[in-house]
Amino acid sequence: MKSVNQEAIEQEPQQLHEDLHDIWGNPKGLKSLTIVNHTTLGLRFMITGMVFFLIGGILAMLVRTQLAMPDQNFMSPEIYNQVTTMHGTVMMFLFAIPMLEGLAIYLIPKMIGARDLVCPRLTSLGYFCYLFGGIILTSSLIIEMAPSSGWFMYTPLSSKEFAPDLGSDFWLLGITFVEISALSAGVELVVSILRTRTQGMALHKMPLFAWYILAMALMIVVGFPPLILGSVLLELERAVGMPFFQIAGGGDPVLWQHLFWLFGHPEVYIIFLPAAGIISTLIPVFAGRPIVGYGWVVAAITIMGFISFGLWVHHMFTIGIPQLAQAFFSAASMLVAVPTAIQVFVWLATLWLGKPKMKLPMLWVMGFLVIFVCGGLTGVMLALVPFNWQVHDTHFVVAHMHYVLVGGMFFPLIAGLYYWLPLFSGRMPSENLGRWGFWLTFLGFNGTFLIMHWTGLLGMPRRIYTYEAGTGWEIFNLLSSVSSFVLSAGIAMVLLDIALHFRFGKPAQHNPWNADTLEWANTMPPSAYNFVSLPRVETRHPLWEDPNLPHTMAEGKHSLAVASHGRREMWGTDPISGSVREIIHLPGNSWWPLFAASALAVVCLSLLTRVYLLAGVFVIIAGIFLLRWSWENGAHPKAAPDAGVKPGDPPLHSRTMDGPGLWAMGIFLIANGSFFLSYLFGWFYLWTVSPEWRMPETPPLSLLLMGVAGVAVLVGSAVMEKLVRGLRQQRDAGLGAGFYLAAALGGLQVGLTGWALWQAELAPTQTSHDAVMLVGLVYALFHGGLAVILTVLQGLRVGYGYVGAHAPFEPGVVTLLWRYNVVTFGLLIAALAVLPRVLGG
Ligand code: HEM
Ligand SMILES: [Cu+2]
Repeated sequence: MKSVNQEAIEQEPQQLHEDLHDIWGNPKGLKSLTIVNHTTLGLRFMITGMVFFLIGGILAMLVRTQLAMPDQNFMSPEIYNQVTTMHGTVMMFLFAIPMLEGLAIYLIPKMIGARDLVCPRLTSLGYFCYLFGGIILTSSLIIEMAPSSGWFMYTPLSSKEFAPDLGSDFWLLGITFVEISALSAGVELVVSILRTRTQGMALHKMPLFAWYILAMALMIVVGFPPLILGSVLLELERAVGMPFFQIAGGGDPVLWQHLFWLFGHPEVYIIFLPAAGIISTLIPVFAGRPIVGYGWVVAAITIMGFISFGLWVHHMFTIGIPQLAQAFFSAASMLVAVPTAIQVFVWLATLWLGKPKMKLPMLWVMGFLVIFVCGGLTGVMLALVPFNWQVHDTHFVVAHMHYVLVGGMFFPLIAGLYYWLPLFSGRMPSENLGRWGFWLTFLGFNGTFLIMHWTGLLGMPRRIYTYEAGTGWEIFNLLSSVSSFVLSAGIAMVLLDIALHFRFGKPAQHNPWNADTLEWANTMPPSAYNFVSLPRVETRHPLWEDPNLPHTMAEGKHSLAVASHGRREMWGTDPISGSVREIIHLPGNSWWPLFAASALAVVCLSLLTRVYLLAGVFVIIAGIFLLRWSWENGAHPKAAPDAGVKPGDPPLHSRTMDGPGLWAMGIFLIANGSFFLSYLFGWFYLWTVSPEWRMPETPPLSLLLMGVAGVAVLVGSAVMEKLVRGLRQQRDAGLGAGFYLAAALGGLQVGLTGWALWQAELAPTQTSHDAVMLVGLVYALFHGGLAVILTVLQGLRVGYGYVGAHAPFEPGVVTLLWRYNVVTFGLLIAALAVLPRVLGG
């Protein structure tokens, strides 16, 4: 596929720019709400993230003011609990993750030579879910009803009994809403990185930043669903009284801790990986040489991603975990220092062997190295079980945590923002103001948190409202609080510098840092379509090897320099080799993401206010919006009805069997599978561990009904597979009828499952056994129903001529869901109906 589209278009470059702009450009005014472009949405994510950072920062200052001196009552204890809870929550969920995702959304397509992310409307949905969820969550502060049980929401502290008002509900519903956004971004980043790199960019030639983001996105996909499950269960317990976490009903509060840390520990690495990606991008550029040991870094990233999922128990050393488990998780926790150390050595070696230039971004990189290494050392200390018992829940932990989080995330982030600032705005930051900002932040930070190690070792507990005079903690707390104001002054200066530079910064010359990666081949600020023509890339350092590349790209000398069909087009490439497979045609601006997110916001608000009827109605409305959105795919007249490509070009993705949508479905099902496995974990955990758990004498779930339902979904899935096989061989006779047959079988499965549920006469508010069973069956009903609806829609699309041998793509995507349903339904039958009969109570 060497000369794909290589004959340069005779069009003038200027004309080409204008034509591409007509297709890709952003609308203005009210219609700017329909924008799906990754550059714009990435910026929106980052600006919104900064606003939440300011809110979180103000809350931190309130905490430090309260703790500055002993016996203070600057705030009431109730408000103090809300403020600390919201500080942690806002920083972790509304700042760190969305900010880094925003940066990735902005940069990834540019770095891999693509014109946009692969699911542009999903970017927009994700943004609005984040915005609305964040507003709902933070508005709880204004009405003094914020969550107050800590950012980890431990049960029973967060349960109805000890937190009767709405605070916990705000947290649970708001966070779940925000997680939809994180997951959407996770899915599309994975698919984009794997499937839309420009020609020739094989996996081992991909910029390191893309590797880091790939790992982060995969970790989000696997790591966030356990928390979503936990939140759903806890909200069910609070709203209708299903006793998942109450001992008396057969539940167990520790289940919450497991689900929370199953998410919470990987979360720390989800935050750290992209930040380390920034470091690995900047160090080679400022050292003026390629990174030492690219392969080592990739290996370290991969190992880190895997190990981090096996560590969650180290947050629970003091709640009564078996000794063997303690030893195992302690060792595993220390093991994770190895890949971290590999990266640190690689960075140091690169600096050592290069000629580092101490520009402003590098200052932040150096600050990161110092602080992060210290945080890593206290982390290894905490992984030692005996030491952990001593300092558990003291300020030592708060100090450690901020060394890793602020050192490991905030410093790299600012380094990255300064580095990419010229790309965002076309202007340079002020070195002067910037340096002041750095030093104040660095000194203020260490003043605030270094000292907390001492207060911690002196026994000051974390999360306390105040303390008495004479404890010996006074002077340390005062110093810490004063330093925290120095820190804020530094951060304020940085933000001021960034804000001012948009107006007063001096215009940047092209590629001002002499970087090697493709994002700098764009104009500054970037055009909506990123590149006029997409280059072939054979090296890890395209701009170092060919400094003229930006010009030839802008002149349309490379491929896909066409605007003639009015479609948004880019390459779909092989995930490993980067050879071109198809032309991906992307959807344009759309209202549906905003509408769907708004409907979901209404659902969230009506659940909060316990107006369940309204919530139900808006779930349906949101569903209709989402289905309407999916209708404009493939061969829909608004999409690409003609499907014409130039002779010699690869086909449009909707005319293949393996487009990016299939991958998106696959990745989404991985997330879904993580959710389902967490559910099974909960079932077995309560069954084997919970002290008051009782299996009913006679198994309530009819094996016969469930078995027949299982056969129905199996046959339905086989019908779907057969139809897809036919499409592969260009046969589409009886396609529509086939879809309706499969849908009928799916309907049978749903009906029988519903009947089995009805017959079981569960009492989900009495025992957690029945509650867990109910949740599993509802899960199966939902997925069965979804498969039916999507399959019926396929039948309709055949009728409209949008699906058939000429456009065979979509049925394969739906079939993937069928396969998933067969597997999960089988596991559910085994876990809920067969095993209890075999093993007994
Ligand atoms: C900007 C300067 C910051 C200051 C001055 C600050 C200050 C504090 C303080 C004093 C506490 C302890 C509250 C207590 O007694 O429980 C705390 C807790 C916490 N902070 Fe920060 N913080 C800052 C930035 C951040 C950032 C950037 C993050 C995350 C990205 C973060 C995440 C957390 C979390 C998760 C907790 C809860 C700790 C716990 O579980 O006890 N903070 N912060
Ligand atoms: Cu951890």
